[in-house]
Amino acid sequence: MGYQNSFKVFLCLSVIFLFSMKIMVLEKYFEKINFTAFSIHTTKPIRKGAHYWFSQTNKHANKNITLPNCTLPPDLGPYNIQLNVPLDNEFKNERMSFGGHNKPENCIALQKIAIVIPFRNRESHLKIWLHNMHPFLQKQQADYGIYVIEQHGNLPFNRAKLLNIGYKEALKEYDYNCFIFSDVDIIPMDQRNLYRCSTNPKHMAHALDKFNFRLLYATLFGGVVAFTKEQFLKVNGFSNLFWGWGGEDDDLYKRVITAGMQIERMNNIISKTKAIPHKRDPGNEDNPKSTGFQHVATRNGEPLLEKAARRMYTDGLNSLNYTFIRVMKHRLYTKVLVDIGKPENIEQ
Ligand code: UD2
Ligand code: MN
Repeated sequence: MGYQNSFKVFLCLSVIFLFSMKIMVLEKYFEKINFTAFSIHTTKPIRKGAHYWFSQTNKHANKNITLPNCTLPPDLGPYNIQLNVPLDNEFKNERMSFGGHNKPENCIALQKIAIVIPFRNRESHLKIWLHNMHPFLQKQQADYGIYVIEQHGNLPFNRAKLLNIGYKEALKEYDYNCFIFSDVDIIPMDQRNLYRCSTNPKHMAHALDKFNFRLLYATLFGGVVAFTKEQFLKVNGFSNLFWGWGGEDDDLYKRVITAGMQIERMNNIISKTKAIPHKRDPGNEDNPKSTGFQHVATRNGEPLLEKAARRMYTDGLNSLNYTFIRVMKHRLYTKVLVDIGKPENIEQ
């Protein structure tokens, strides 16, 4: 081969080499674009630090497929509650995010539901509740997170204030638009009892087994209630002033009516609910001066419940103060520990 020929071969090889390099570089470039697109559009950190789960858009990570809206499965019916949770067989779902958040894999749920539970020293009930409620909510195709709001210390319990705190803390993590405030000891007995919000605030614990599945009194509004974000803001949340057992649920009922809304309840068959039996907890004694179902807790001599309507716009979400202690992400729930202070009439 002469000098000229070897130069031609060298040129050809160089062109082929450069061409393949160019393809590699271009591939890398597109890979980068795809990766960037993925990280912008499909995963978005909610809160920095200890928060481990991410919101997703309705696009599949890399297929760009828009998911359909979720529909309910046709086989919803009576629910078999398990009261004895086997030690080695707690509910598991590998897809579920730490902190007790889950959303359907193949469809978009319209409601983003925060379930808020007031809590102190009820570990055994919480275990039962979680074991039964995760499969229940997943069957209903819910996009939901579980928030257990724990009151620190031994001072009188304040269920309503804890629930207000749960509303605020949950919103720091995700764009929730429906809030279900639930006692830790109440579990629905039928999957058709939809854990969803409605056009009016919903009472969901009106057909309890312990009361023979009958509504105890017409204005009962305790146990489990569901509010859209707008409905809850409209009533300024719960009162913060009910320390000890009773009255806070009746106060909330009055707020709903005063704000011009109605209470919704589904029919008694669908709404059949299990209330786990228990004794009254220490630190949750009756409100001062309450007699039976007449909770006449007072502040500076003024009966709270009687003045519920007058107080509602100054006592609630807009007057809430508490000290956040820490948030703990458990496998099946998020626990928020808070110091909520003490009733005004307790001196230290
Ligand atoms: C009724 C109501 C409840 C609430 C309460 C009066 C129903 C079905 N339930 O429940 O919603 O209005 O009367 O305040 O109408 N808790 C703890 N630790 C404590 C004390 C309470 O975790 O030391 C939480 C727990 O989630 C419990 C809830 O507060 O389920 C309500 O307290 P309860 O179960 O003692 O009251 P109960 O069953 O009379
Ligand atoms: Mn109870």
